[in-house]
Parts: sequence; C-alpha cells; structure tokens
Amino acid sequence: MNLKEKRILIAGAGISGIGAAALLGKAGIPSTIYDGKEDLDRKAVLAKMPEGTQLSFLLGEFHEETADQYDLLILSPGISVHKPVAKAFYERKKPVWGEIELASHFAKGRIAAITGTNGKTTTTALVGSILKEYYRSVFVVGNIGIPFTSVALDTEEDSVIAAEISSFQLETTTNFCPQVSAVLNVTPDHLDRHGTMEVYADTKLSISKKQRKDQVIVLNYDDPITKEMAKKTPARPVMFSRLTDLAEGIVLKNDTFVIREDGREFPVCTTGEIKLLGSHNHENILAAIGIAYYMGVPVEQIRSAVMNFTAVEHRIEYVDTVDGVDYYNDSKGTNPDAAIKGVSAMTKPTILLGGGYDKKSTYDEWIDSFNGKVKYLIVMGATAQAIADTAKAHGFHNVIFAQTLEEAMDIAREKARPGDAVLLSPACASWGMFKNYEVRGQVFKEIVRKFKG
Ligand code: UMA
Repeated sequence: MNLKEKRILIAGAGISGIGAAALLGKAGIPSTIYDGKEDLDRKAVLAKMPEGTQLSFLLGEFHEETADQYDLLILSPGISVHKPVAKAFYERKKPVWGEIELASHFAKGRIAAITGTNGKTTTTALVGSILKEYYRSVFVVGNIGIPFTSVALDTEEDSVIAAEISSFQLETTTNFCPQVSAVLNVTPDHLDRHGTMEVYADTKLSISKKQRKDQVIVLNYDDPITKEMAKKTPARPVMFSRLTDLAEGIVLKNDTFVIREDGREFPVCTTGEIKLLGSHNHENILAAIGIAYYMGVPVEQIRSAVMNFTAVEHRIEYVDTVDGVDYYNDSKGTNPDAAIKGVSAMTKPTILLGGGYDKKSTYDEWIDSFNGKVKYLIVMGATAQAIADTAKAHGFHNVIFAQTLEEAMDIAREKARPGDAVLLSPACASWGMFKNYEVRGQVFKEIVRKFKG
C-alpha cells in the first residue's frame, strides 16, 4: 500500500497515536489525529511532531460518516475495535491498522515479538539486553512504553528489534511477521475487552499468524493454553519448561538453564548466577534464552547478558527500607495472576496494597495465595468492594479501605512493624486513579522517599 496516496486518520492522541503521527510526518505523509477529548492540548501534540509535519485534528464525538473521508485508520491500542470509530471503518471495508502494523510497514531488520499475560515487559527488556550484547543495531519497543513507530525509520537491514506486544495491539496487526515470536502464558486478563478466554487466547496466538514454517514461536510448555498453541501455529514451535525436562527446547535442569536442540545440550547459567527474583522470572529467562538463541545470539553472549540483568522498574522492584520496613513497588501487577507472583516473591509478613480499575477479574486465587503471609490488605479504587467481598468469602478479614494511594500508604506505614514488607501489587490496572501503572508506581516511590525524609 502506498501511504502517500491515502487519507489517513489516526485514532487516539496518546503515546501510540503521537508516535504514528510523528512517523507519518517524518515520512512526509499528512494525517489527521482523532481523540475523544474535546479539550485535547493540540499545541502539546504538535510540539512532539518533527518539523514540517502536516497534522490536523478531529476532536470530540466521532460521527460515522466521517470515515467516508478517509482510506485508512491507525487505531491506538486503548481504543477497542468495537468503538464507533473502528466500527465505521470496518463496516466500510476500509483497513484498520494498529501502530505495530504501521511501524512494521516502514521498519527494516528482524523482529522478536513477545506477548503473554504476564512477564512480557521483563522478557522483552531481557531479550533487548541479550541482543545488545551481540548485535550492533538493537531497538526495544512496543507496549513497554516506546512506540515502535518512534524508531521504525531508524532501523536498518541488519537491525534487530525486541517488541513487547499486547493483546490490544494484536487486534490490529495484518501483515506483521516477526522472525521469532513468543507467547509466555495466558491467564484471565482484559476480559472486559476481549469477552472470553478463547478470544483472548486466539488474539495472543495471532502474533504468529503470518510466520512461516522456518520461523520460530517460543511457547510455555507449563501453561496448558500456550502448550496447545504448538498445534495451531504456522511457525516452528520451540517449547520452554521450568517443570518438565523436555528432550528438545529450553529447560531448567537441576538449577541450570539449558538449551536442547537436535540432541545437543548447551548449558547457559544457573539460578544462583542470576539477579532476578522469583520462580516466575525463571520462566521469563527460559523464554528470553529461547528467543535470543533463535534470533542468532551465541550461548556465550546470552549467558553474560542473563547473568547481569536486573529487575525492570515497577515489577517487584525493591524501593527502600524505612523504619525497618521494606517497600516493594509492583505497580505492574495489573491483574490477579501477576499480583500472585508479587505476593509469592515476598519472604516477610506483608501489608498489601491492592485495587484499581475494574476489568471484571475474579480475585479468589489471589486471596488464596496470601497463605498467611499478608497481615493487612488495603484496598482502593473501583474494585475495592469486590476485592473486600472476595477476601471475606475466603476468610480473610483484615481488609482496610482507602480513598487514595497516599491514604493507603499512611495506613500501611502505621500498621507495619520492623521486619515487615509493604507491597503495592494491586491486581488491577491503574486507570481511573492514575494515567497508567508507571505513574502509580512513581507516586508510590515518591511517598516512600517522603517517609524516608
Ligand atoms: N481515547 C479515545 N477514545 C477511547 C479511548 C482512548 O479517544 O475510547 C484517547 C484518549 O483520550 C487518549 C488516547 O486515546 O488521548 C490514549 O490512547 P491509548 O489508550 O491507546 O494509550 P497510549 O498512550 O497510546 O499507550 C498505548 C498503550 N496503552 C494501552 O494499551 C491502554 C501503552 O500500554 C503502550 O505502552 C503505548 O501505547 C505504546 O505502545 C500500556 C498498557 O496499559 C502500558 N497496556 C496494557 C497492558 O499492558 O496490560 C495492554
């Protein structure tokens, strides 16, 4: 498709939409950006555009007929494909691309694309670190917060790109074809958007829909849903397992991460040599080793990068110790499964801060995972009552309500004793209270710094 001849509408003026508009601007292609916010700060958006960008604005309610004036819609991931703006294009049989599709239209080089309910940010960052150990031109992009569009024109034939791809972004990929893809796990999340687990899992698997037989998809053998994907993908499946000693694939054998291929075995490093905490991170490491290996990185470079890699911000991130209490920021625990990993990683009696945006998740397994470790659960946001009700139903009664994160932190500080831990791992997205989980994590860390004086 020659984009120069197309009338392009970008929906959403957030990180993703701004990235798309700037890419088109740099490529000399005019576009219009639409946002539901009538009072959108146009000047702030224009300030982020490269010189010479031709960008116009369409704000407020979207009228279906507007789609008649455009040939292509670039849809931000936060806007569902069922929203009027997207539906108007689909009904007119006009193409709808996500920012990932737009970026890959321009990008050169090879892509390692990583999805999954949890662990994708850590795994993508780790894959990026390993690739940097060996390749000259490396980019780390996607849901991790750096739009792929922002670097697409800087890529070269020998570039390698580690891309974290969310299910929202996968709804709008058409020709996107990674050299290596990965689905780390699939557990309930974003069901308010995808409807059912089947639709959610199929959306995740669509990361590999354009891959060929000679390209690889890395899948988790320990997760029943991703294990089944091996039968459905057009790519060559490579399994990783923390629990089963597979004859082929990437495994954890007596505390050693091992690559097994065609009857040969390559030890990478041991669990004692790494800096990441928690068994869920062993899974992320197994996946990253597989992805990097099939992106062509030699074992020696994989080994040194894995051994030197430290935690990602907002993911069970140790912040500080104040009055003998350890504070951990796990703001990225935006669904119950991720939050279970947060609680599981704690080794001290814990005051847990949870709640936020309502994605219609259920909290039973999260509450069950407390296992006597959680002293108090402080709840906030739209899901506070639902979490409190579930806790009560499971016999956990030390639940305290807070209106804001600040108030929750004051309560946590008052309840905590030396030797305890305070963990922000909300099991919910931050929306409704914060712009995103990063801001929530930053606010948490800011308060800890204030406590420290
Ligand atoms: N908007 C509308 N109408 C709507 C919804 C939103 O006009 O119905 C407008 C808003 O007014 C706002 C803009 O769209 O101006 C926001 O767009 P967006 O929600 O797509 O957010 P971006 O800032 O573009 O960030 C997106 C991803 N956000 C979401 O998927 C919700 C970021 O992932 C990603 O880092 C970024 O693109 C770059 O690729 C965040 C996320 O929460 C981290 N992801 C989810 C997750 O990890 O669970 C999927």
